[in-house]
Amino acid sequence: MAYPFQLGFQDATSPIMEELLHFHDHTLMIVFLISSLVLYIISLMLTTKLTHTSTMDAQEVETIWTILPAIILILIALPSLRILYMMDEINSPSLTVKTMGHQWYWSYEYTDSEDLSFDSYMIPTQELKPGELRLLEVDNRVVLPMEVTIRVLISSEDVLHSWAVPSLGLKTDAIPGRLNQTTLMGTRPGLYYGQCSEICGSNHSFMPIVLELVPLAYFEKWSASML
Ligand SMILES: [Cu+2]
Repeated sequence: MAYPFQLGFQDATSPIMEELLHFHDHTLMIVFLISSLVLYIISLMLTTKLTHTSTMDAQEVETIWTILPAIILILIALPSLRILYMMDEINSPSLTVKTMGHQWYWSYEYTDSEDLSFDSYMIPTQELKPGELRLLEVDNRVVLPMEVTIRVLISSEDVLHSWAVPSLGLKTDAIPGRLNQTTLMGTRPGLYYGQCSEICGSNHSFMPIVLELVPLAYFEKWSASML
């Protein structure tokens, strides 16, 4: 989860989020290099009265400053498209969870089980136990097996919501009348926090998402105990 005054991303918990972090660092490095060059040129222009007459009209220079930015844009676009298609890939999921957005809570359905579904409400601040996180804790966590490909179907019963878990690189809109799907593959056990990411009404800030990623054997025990 995020910590106070955090500047960067949360640690990655899925291979997709690792790819996204790499892409972010790659792009930021390009931005950093361009900004330094521009800053250097500005400082040169401000501190000298010399003028290079050859740069006033030179076909070669114009060719370079047209082609170079084009190459840089391609260097950003190609890895970006690669990740975009990877995120879109649904590779034979072993489990499906349907999540519905409501004003203002989430409900979950494990469609592989006959009757495994529950609502997930935020725990109000006055009912928190010591050590629990304000505005992030829920009464029923989404327990999911780690190292298993999971399909998440996302929709809404009333208004637009968005199901988002930053450390898994997930953010999918919950739209009434439309079923969106995304895949999830956690690489380590733990609790992963998210929040609704679509301004959905007065209690928009109070419908968090808590994923509990556990080993498969524990998940089987949990799902049996829930039936
Ligand atoms: Cu919402």
